[in-house]
Amino acid sequence: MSQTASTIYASPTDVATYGEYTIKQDPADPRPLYRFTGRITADGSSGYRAEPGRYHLYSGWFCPWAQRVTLQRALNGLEDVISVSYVDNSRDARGWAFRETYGPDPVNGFTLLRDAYEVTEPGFDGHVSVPTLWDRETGKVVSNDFITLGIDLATQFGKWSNGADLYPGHLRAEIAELDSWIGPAVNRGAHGAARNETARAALLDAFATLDARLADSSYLAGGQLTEADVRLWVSLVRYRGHTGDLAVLPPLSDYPHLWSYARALYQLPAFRATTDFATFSDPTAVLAGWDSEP
Ligand SMILES: N[C@@H](CCC(=O)N[C@@H](CS)C(=O)NCC(=O)O)C(=O)O
Repeated sequence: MSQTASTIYASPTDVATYGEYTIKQDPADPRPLYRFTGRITADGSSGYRAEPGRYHLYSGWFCPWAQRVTLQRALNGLEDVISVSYVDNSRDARGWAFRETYGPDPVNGFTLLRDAYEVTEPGFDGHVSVPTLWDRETGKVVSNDFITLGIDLATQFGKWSNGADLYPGHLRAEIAELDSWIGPAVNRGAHGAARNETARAALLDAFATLDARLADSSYLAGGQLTEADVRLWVSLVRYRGHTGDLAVLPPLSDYPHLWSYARALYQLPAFRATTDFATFSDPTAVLAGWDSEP
C-alpha cells in the first residue's frame, strides 16, 4: 500500500501553533541533554561494529556540526556504506522534521526526528539534534555526538574507505590543540560574533592567527588534509552567510591566505557535495565568491 504525503511528512513548520523549539533542563535531572554517545568500532567491541548498510545518518544541510560528519563520510568514500538523509531547514517546538524539501525518512518513515529518540529512550526530553546516527540493527540512536561520530567515520571504516586518513595518529595531538582555540573562537564563537564585541574580537583574532598559519601551508596540520580542516571549514563556509550582520563582520577576503585556503577546499568534490549555500540564512552569502579561483 502506498503511503500518502500526510503519513510520511510532518505538517509545515508552525511556530504559532506549536511554539518555538526549546530545551528545558530539569534541575533535579542529572542526565546529560546529549545522551547518546555510542561508539562504532571496527572490531565491534563497543557493541556497534563498523559494517556497510547498518547505519543511517540523519543530517541537516544548514548545520555545521552535521556537515562535519557528512564531509567525513564523503572524504572517506563511504557514501555506499552509510546512508544519509536530511531534515527540513526549519523547525517549531516539535524539532527537526521530514518534509517535501528533502524527502521522507527513508529508514523508519518517521515524520519527526524526535521519533527516533523516543523509540530509543521513551520519554526522551533532551536535545533532538543533527547529526544523529541511527543503527538499523538495534533500531536505536547510536550517537548525536558530532565529535566522536566524525572520528569513528574517519578511523573505523577502513575496510570500506578509499584510504583517506583524516585523523592520523601522529597529528591527533595537534588537531586537539587547534580545536582548543578554534572551537571556542570560531566554531562556537562565530554565531554570536555579530552581536557580541568580545566574541567578535576573539573570532577576528583567530582569523588573523589562521591567516598567518596558512601563509605557507595549504592545510592546518601536518601539510595534509585532516579533521582539523573539516572542523574549521564548516564554520568558515557559514561565516556571514549563516551567522550574521554583514556590516560588522569583515569579509573573509580580508584574510587572503585563509580565504584562499577556504576556496581551495571548496574545489574538492566532497566539500562541494556536502554544502548547499541556499540553506544558509542570508542569501547575500554569494556562491560566486566561493567559486572563484583561489
Ligand atoms: N550543539 C550540539 C551540536 C549539534 C547541534 O547543535 N545541532 C543543531 C543544528 S546546527 C541542532 O540540531 N540543534 C538542536 C538541539 O541541539 O537541540 C552539541 O553540542 O552536541
